[in-house]
Amino acid sequence: DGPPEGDAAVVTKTRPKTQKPPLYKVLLLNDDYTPMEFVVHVLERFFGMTHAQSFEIMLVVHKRGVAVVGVFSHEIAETKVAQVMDFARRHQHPLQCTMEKEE
Ligand code: TYC
Repeated sequence: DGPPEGDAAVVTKTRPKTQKPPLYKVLLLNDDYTPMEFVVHVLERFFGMTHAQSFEIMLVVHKRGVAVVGVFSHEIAETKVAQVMDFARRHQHPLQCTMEKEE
């Protein structure tokens, strides 16, 4: 007998778009009182930066007023902010850390 019956249809599957969870930027803010060495230590301790990276980012915050120090899921970002704020408060420094949803 002959070839198989029916259309030789090209099947195009459209898979539903994967929903990516939103990401959050963690920002460090400048102030006039927190010692530079303390900020460098914070960046090494909570953001896994090398001493050189930490020093570089600290200077960006010092000069420009603010810098993104990392991008994380909501839960991790919240934890980082809480850790920095708690550590600064315990050392009686006014250092401020916040988070902001990525566009
Ligand atoms: N401006 C501070 C000083 O001159 C240093 C500093 C840097 C503070 C970064 C906060 O997020 C900061 N001692």
